[in-house]
This record gives sequence, C-alpha cells and structure tokens, in this order.
Amino acid sequence: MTRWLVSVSAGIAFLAGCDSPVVAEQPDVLTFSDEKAGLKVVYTVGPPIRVDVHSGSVIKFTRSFSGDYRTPNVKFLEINGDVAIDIIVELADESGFEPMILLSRPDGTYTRAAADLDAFVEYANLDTGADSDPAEPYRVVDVDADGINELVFAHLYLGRTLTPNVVLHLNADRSDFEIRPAVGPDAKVEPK
Ligand SMILES: [Ca+2]
Ligand SMILES: [Ca+2]
Repeated sequence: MTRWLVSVSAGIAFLAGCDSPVVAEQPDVLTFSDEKAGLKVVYTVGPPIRVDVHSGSVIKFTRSFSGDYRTPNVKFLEINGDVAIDIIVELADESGFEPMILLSRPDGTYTRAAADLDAFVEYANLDTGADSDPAEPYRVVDVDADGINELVFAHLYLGRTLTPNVVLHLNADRSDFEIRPAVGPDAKVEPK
C-alpha cells in the first residue's frame, strides 16, 4: 500500500465593513495525494459532496452525491491487476464507512465499482459483537489462486445484513465487482 497524504484547503471569506479584514475559515475541500502515482483525490465537503480524481492536471473521475459523512479516509492501492493505482474512498460516519471503490480503466480514467452493493464497514458493532479490525477492515488477496486478486472485507454490512469474510470478485474486464456464491468448505478466508 502506498503512502498517502492529506491536506486541508480553507475557503477564505473577507467580511466587508471592518477596519481590518476578518477571516472566516470554511474548510470545504480535503485533498488526499499519492505522490508516487501522481494522483490526487479532492473531496468537496458540500453539499453536494463531490469526489474528483486528478492525475496531474487532468480530472480522471468526478462524482457528486449527497449524504451525511464525516472526514473521509482515502486509500491508494492496486486492486485490479493493471499496475495503475486504484482508490478506495472511505465515506465515514460515526460507526464506520461506506467503501467507494474506484478502479482504473485502460484509458486512464476511473470507474466506480460495486456501486449497487449498498455495503458498509462497521468498526465496532455492540449489537452483534462483530469483531472488526479498524486497522485492516479489507485487503486485496487472491483467494481462489486464479491469478486475479479479490477484495476481501473482514465484515461488511450488505444492506442490513452483517456478513463476515465477504469476497468481491472482479468481473471479466476488471471494471466492477460481483459476489459469487462460496464454493466448498474452504471458500471462506479468515482475515489475518
Ligand atoms: Ca488498478
Ligand atoms: Ca482470484
């Protein structure tokens, strides 16, 4: 996993009618960078919330949406086997996050994968006693040893169902994920 940085840009407002300018800070944009990959994720707090992926001066992905989220985490990591770094924006609230998975495409853009999954990672669930690991709630691993990595979540709410060891398989062109039925007694993978 590559190193990532975060910085905060403050919207500056000058109020008229004062002898000296009053600066009202309105932090409204968060920037997450992977300097090695030359990638930047710009998260506009909104509303509406907006996520832009910049590669150098070119925007490779943009999406606006609504929601009640706290400061997100952004992870830069290779998922779909094309060397180009992929991105997971962890859209956080008080108990966990929704993973917004952005996969690299051959033309250099990004596409949002697993958009219809309605998936949510909960750090600590007192109701169910789920033993989530906030340090590594998911990882990229070749579960079925077919040479293509899967994305494995230790615990994932799929809708309202808490599900352990959820394995997301890439589709044929490695642009999206699907959940396949587990096959055999060893299909599940215990997180390390
Ligand atoms: Ca990739
Ligand atoms: Ca595999």
